[in-house]
Amino acid sequence: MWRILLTILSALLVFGVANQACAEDGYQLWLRYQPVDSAQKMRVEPLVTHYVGPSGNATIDAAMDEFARGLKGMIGTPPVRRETVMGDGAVLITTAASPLLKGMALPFDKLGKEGFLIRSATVSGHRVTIIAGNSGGGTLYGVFRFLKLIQTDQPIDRLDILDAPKLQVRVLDHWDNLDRHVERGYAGQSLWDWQKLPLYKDPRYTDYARANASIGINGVVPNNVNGKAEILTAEWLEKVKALDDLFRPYGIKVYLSARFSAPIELGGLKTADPLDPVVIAWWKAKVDEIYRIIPDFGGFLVKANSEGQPGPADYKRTHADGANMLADALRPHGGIVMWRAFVYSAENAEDRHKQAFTEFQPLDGKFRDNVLVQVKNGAIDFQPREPFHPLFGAMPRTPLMMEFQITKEYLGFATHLAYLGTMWEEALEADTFRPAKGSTVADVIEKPVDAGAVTGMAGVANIGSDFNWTGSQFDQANWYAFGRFAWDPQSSADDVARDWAHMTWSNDPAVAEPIVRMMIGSREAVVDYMTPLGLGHQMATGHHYGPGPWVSELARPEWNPTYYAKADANGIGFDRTKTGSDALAQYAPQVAAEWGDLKIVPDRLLLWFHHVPWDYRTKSGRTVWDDLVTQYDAGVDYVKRMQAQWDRLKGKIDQRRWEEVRDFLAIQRKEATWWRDASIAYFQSVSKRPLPAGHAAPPRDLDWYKAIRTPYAPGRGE
Ligand code: GCW
Repeated sequence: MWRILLTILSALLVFGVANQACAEDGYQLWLRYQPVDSAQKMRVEPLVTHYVGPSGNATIDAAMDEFARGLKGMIGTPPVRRETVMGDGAVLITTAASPLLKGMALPFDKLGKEGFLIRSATVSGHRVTIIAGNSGGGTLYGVFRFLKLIQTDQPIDRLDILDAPKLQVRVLDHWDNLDRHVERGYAGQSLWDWQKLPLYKDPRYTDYARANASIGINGVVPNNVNGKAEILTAEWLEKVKALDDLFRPYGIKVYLSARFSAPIELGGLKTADPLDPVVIAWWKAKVDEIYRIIPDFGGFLVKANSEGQPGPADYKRTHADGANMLADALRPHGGIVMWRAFVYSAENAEDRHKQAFTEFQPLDGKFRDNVLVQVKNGAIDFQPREPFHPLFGAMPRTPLMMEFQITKEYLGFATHLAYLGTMWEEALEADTFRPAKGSTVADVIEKPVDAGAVTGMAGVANIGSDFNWTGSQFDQANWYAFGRFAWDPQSSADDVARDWAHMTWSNDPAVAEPIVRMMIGSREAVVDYMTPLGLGHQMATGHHYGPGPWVSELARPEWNPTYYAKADANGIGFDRTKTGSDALAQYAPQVAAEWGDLKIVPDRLLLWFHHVPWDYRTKSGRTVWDDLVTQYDAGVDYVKRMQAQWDRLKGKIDQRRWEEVRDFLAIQRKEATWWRDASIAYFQSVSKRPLPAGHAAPPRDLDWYKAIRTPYAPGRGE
């Protein structure tokens, strides 16, 4: 009897301890590899008894390690092992070159360098699964896909999957400074512990590479575009090389942000003029040195003549002159330049919305073919909502790559739940009408401008040293979604959210579906409580934390929220039609006609393009004033509903992550309310209108909101 009791007791103890060991904190991201349910286990076990793969390829080794790790977590014992012989249930993790696949006529010609196929097949009389690409990198992506199928409860018995990325360069831009401060970073310090590199290599670097590879990211820029030149010195290049060595097996290349004035700062030259032969020679020697240290170096990312950064305009040269000089130095090694189009100038009184287009569009066709011009999704700056950037479609002879901001500088930092997949989908599926109807932004970036031209997408990373990587559980979804959209810009935000929710939270639809629904409306809610009806840039100064719609005293007009809302006693909104700045003229005539016409412009872009009287009726039938107030409240209400929904998930999700999200939602509600109250208090002081019935007055007066200071908000720029 005692014996039985003791056994039960110790079983309980073991179970309890094990349970605690499993307490989740988010570190595993979407690669949790939790035990699958018994039905899935029964389906998988006979089909995955062991794996077979070639030796001597670091990427295939990484793929096999991941395979073993995934199966161990999901299926448990007996462990799935590597074997040298085939048999029923073998998974072949291999490449097109494998003799095992000889004579099978598999469609490797459709896969490109990084694609893969997964196929259920009979080989030498055995029922096997083939996972293979033309390169190890493709195979690695295939393994991650196969693991995802198991993880998300999909059948794996009759597989015939072919997939390949639609863009070539899928890169994370880290705005990490060398002292580990991350500009616009809300997840702790930089992941890169430069001080300890190259000798100490934090195991997190490998986990970071695994996570990236799992979603197809194949490039990393570890340093900030507002950068110091030191990263290009031999000492720092050794540190970069250490990272590169760890990333290589995961198919990831390292690129560096290059400060345009480096020849002066590091080389002691008097000039950084891109046409000066001494400068050209300096960069050539520097690039040769980089490739001696890092033979598979990817190239440079450059922010030039923007927000105080040096650039070719300092010498009266164009962006093309600057980019081409670097491109020429990189070309012999196969490197590329990602040259940012995020420029606006202090001296320029032109609508900021127009400046990048004005500067870049005339340079179409003037860039070398190893230059990509990197364009933000909108013309201002990563606002919660912006119309697509008019450069997309307007430079048909220049490869343009998309730049999204994953880190939520303008969308509530890491605490607000805002799934960005819907925002990116909206930008990518926008019709540019260039050259003709049906040419979306996604089409523009996917279609190489000529045979062999480069394509790409960049995401400003939201990753830091926090245990959960991104500062919150739900911001992991944005890292995940970025990878998925970079792989396939035609992805559906809904599908991506669902995959993520299943892998990150639970396969139980009673958990996953409510989470997906919360995510899908979450970005719109942020738009509603921060910048409804097409308002832009209403954030407080510098750190961009919280509302500052009244700010009007900053040195440069386009730094002030009042510049964007242009609210006065008569009305609100920025006139970008012919009667105003005519920024609309930078779009194709069909787009300009739609957005320029008050009768058809969607309410969501109304104040972006039009200045309207407070009594103007939106499509809702309300006056613009009443509608504005209604939208602020709708945003706050959405957050309240997310809270209620999350409460209903209690007990269905591991406690620690559940509590963290609950608390973050409470922060979001508080701050959404702050946004709503402060914005209404300010705009009411201008519009002098009563609040519509059923909408409460802000509890404090405007001065109270204006007096709020948060000088230590994280992520400030330098
Ligand atoms: O959004 C703005 C940020 C700056 C950033 C800049 C850019 C890296 O406020 O911090 O600088 O954009 O994209 O260059």
